[in-house]
Amino acid sequence: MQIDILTLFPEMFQGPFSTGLFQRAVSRGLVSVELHNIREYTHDRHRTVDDYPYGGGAGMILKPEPIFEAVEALQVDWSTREKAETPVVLLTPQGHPFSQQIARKLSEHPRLILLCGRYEGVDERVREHLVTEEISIGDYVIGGGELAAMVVVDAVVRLLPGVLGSEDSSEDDSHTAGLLEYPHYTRPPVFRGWSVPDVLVSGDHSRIAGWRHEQSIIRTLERRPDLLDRAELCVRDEELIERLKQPH
Ligand code: JCZ
Repeated sequence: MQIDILTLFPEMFQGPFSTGLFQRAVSRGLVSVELHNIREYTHDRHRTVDDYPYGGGAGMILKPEPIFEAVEALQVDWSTREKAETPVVLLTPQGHPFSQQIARKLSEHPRLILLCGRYEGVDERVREHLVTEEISIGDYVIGGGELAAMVVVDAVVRLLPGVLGSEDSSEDDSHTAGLLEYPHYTRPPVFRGWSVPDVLVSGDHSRIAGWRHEQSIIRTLERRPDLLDRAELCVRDEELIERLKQPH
């Protein structure tokens, strides 16, 4: 997968993109990320990327010309089909809430273009005539689209074939199964008087699997009951949930 990121602050990406799983994916040729500074696509002496909002108000707005030119420069050798099928994603608090499902959809494309805004936001004509989808990483405001783009790239790259070893496949991750993860323990068996649950050291793998599944359901019911509506549950799970909902 080829990911192109348009930003005024390419240096912000150095940390996350030069560590761990991500670097390994890059060095294996599974993903290639290119950063493009929107300022490089200005033509005036002051390399102006922003301007005052029509109608007045606080803050500055990113001008449309450098953003259109940056995207068009990327697409210069692309076929009509590649242009039509490549998502141009704007990171914004007004976007669709980002989810594992959206990450999976994006991971199926051979190319992605991510656009990071700054200041008060981007000229509406960028949204209307260049951007194909708007994504929000959550209902809070951050200083720009860069951190949001890093979150999206991380979630997408993990899903590319060959990025995760079979050891930690993304298949039984929380949010893939639709339930929260069960509690995890490692050594020592007793830490400051707090023991690991007996079942986990019993060696009985079917009892362990049953306990973990039940813990996932208990946790999801307590913390994220909204997720249960969309989770894949069997009749026994439904019965457990009904019992847990009764006051005891
Ligand atoms: C540009 N402020 C772009 C995205 N989910 C989320 N929260 N905040 C943002 C975001 C904030 C921004 C800009 C200026 C995205």
